[in-house]
Amino acid sequence: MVRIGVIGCGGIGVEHIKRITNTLSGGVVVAVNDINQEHAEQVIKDLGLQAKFYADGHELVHADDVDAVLVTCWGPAHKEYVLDAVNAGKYCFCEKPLATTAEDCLEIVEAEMKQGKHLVQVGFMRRFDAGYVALKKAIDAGEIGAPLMLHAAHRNPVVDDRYTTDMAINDTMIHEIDVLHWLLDDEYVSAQVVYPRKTKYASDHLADPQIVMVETKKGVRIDVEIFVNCKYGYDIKCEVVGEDGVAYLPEPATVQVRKDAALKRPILMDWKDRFIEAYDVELQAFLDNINNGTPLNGPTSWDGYAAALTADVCVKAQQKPGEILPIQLKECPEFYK
Ligand code: NAD
Ligand code: ISE
Repeated sequence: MVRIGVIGCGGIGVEHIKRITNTLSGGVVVAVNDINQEHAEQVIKDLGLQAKFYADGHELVHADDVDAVLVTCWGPAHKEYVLDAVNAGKYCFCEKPLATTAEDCLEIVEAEMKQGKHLVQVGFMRRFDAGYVALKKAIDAGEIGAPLMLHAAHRNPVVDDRYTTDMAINDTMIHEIDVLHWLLDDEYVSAQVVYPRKTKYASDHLADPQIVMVETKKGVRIDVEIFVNCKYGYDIKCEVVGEDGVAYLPEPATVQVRKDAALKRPILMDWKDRFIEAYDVELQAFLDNINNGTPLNGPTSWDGYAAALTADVCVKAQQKPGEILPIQLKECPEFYK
């Protein structure tokens, strides 16, 4: 049984605590930290957890009865806790982003290599989504021949006023940044951003929608539409065009109804529902690997670095619309291959 300490019990922290407690096997939440003590204590009470509240997240990391740390606080605080856990030789599941800069991610990479063991899994859950896994299997099996182009869209129905233009990359498209190179078994080499006509629903300080175009080492051209005030639903699209055919990310299984001279299918509104199974599978894999003593098999610290560096370039490209900027990753160490 993996005894888990959770740092940050906001939206996704609570979702993960609930799944560890009610849905998954092999893990138990024994410790909780949040800068909002009152809220954290309420979460412990509401969910009936046998967990201790720690006012200091670092004390939680070092607690003797904590085997693994779940970092689900806001992004800028991820690095200090992940680094602390790794230096203490503890397993750590960190929600995206691993850290907010590529340099900070590299610090984690170096600390992990020093431990000589994979300790970190990053919460890029799409790699565990049945649809993406099936799509990758089809591509790897050569069903569509060599991939040439990829068209993707990441649409949220609405965002609040705190959402800024760079968040379209750092908070939203970061999922495509991670999953698409994994899907194609490729690396990014350049990025470019263009802005279509702005929707009237976006706040003054937000450019929405945006189109990010990236090119890979093998020459695949990828375009990702990010549209976070699309109104109608939470919609994730991915179409891979190959030499011999085209493969699509499956739509979520919702019921189709023929009625009143119309064909209807609901579209989900919330990311929590769209990827609910993927979140379960990624965390179950984390727990199983620790319990079985097998290596972690999810996105690594290196994947966190690659995503952060690519996101940095995309954010720079946002500031120079139309300009193509190079993406230059460091050489991947043997440890992560
Ligand atoms: P949130 O704002 O709902 O919750 C964040 C919580 O962290 C709050 O309770 C806050 O009080 C706490 N916190 C902030 N700074 C802290 C610190 N220094 N120490 C301890 N606690 C601190 O945010 P959220 O939506 O739950 O997002 C949390 C993280 O999860 C973000 O990094 C976000 O990008 C990521 N996330 C991932 C997905 C996904 O699909 N994988 C979805 C949503 C959020
Ligand atoms: C959120 O933080 C997530 O990670 C969701 O998966 C993503 O779809 C959404 O756009 C982000 O705001």
